[in-house]
Amino acid sequence: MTPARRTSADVRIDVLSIFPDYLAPLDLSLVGRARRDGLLRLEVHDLRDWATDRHRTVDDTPVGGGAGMVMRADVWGAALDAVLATDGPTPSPGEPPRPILLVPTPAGAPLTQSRAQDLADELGAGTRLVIACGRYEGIDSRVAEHYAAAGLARVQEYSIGDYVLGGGEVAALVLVEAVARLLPGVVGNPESLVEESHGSAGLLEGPVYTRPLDWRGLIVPEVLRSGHHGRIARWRRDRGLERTAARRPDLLDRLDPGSLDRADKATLASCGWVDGGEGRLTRFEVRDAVPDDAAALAALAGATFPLACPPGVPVADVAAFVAAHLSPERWAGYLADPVGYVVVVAEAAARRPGLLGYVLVVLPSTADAEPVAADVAAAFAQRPAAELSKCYVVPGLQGTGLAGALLEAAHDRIAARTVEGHALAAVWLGTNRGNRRAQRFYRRHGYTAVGRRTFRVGDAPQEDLLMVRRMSPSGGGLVDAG
Ligand code: J9Q
Repeated sequence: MTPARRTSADVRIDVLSIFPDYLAPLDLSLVGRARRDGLLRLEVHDLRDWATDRHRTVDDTPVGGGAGMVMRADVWGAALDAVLATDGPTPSPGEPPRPILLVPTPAGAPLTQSRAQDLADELGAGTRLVIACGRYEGIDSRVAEHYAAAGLARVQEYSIGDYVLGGGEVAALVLVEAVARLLPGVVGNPESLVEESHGSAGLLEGPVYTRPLDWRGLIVPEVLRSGHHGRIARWRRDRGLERTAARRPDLLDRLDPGSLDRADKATLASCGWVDGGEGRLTRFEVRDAVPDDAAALAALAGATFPLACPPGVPVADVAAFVAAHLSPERWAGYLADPVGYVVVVAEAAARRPGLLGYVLVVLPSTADAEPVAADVAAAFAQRPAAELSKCYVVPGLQGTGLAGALLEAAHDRIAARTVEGHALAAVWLGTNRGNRRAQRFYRRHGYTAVGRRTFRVGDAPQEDLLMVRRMSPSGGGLVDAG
């Protein structure tokens, strides 16, 4: 047996306003059809019907002074008593649920999808909703106080956004539409409700398209025409994530990183957001380093370099390497020479201050300069070639996409540079052969293994894997034999 669906006999919303015609749109579209289909009983009342004087006055000046007018408690009291005394939903067995008195006001709690869902659930359980639309400076505060204290209603003041309206009518329209479409049978295709609550929960949707595929020279993105459902879903999700980062960072502040997969995190990292632990995303900024960063870079590099050293390198040799190449003085030198080096840093936007990661790129001094060592020079032919000397993030942020965002930012800088008028043809790097994680990371970012090189930390020679990434498919630069 299917449970009996509630009908207009027991799903009821009343709206009170001094401009009942303002609510005429509730005859139209989705809500209008729901009413005609008997899924919702919606009554609009004119507040002035309960005024007692010849002019049907509903307001007076504020006690204590001030601008504007306040709506009278006695008129509202008479109106609400009368409306609440009319037939509500058919009583189910047991205590009838207390009505909810909804009061739109810019001082209310924000109306959210989850509050709309709660109200739809209440309607489904037989609760009446009464919306009291105020005008002027609002309704005498004793009205809300009285109905709540006397147990006549649960009073909920709500706002539809941080702007000022002439009155609560538009906010009432918004609430009725948001709630009505959640009632069973109101939206024809309940799939459209499901999609909102899953996958993209708490995120904005990306752009949408229909035919014609070419409109005024604007072409629908190719991926959407590929028929590849996995790639289409990924593309839509990425555009939604990017939009959310750009327009609604507050939603990312509240998003559970547990709801994100690796690809989500990579996309968000390119927008400046990473999983900062503690169940929250944190905002970071990628920027070019400035001379003032020397001390912080020395501290970060000194802390991260030893962690990436192959096992077996003597501690003293690691310390000597850091002192020789990553000291505050050396960093001051790199930062003072923007022609010779590219330094990009990631910095936390708020709270936890300080640097989260960095990239150091060594640029060639001439267009045909050979890379530092003969074994490197022999392994690939592209010139001029930049050296990706360091790419590190703090240990807590490994695997979050932060390093990828830093690396891509470094690639952008390199792509924009020339040496003696020549574009950089390639970037190369050496990474410890045992460090598979680093190799996978660089492969994902366009690097391929081209050989080996010997790298010294102290006296111990280390075998590095050499990897190269071409700056553009067509090459550029002086020589492109590889
Ligand atoms: C009644 N500005 O504003 C935003 N949400 C509701 C309101 C509002 C208003 C004036 C009167 C409601």
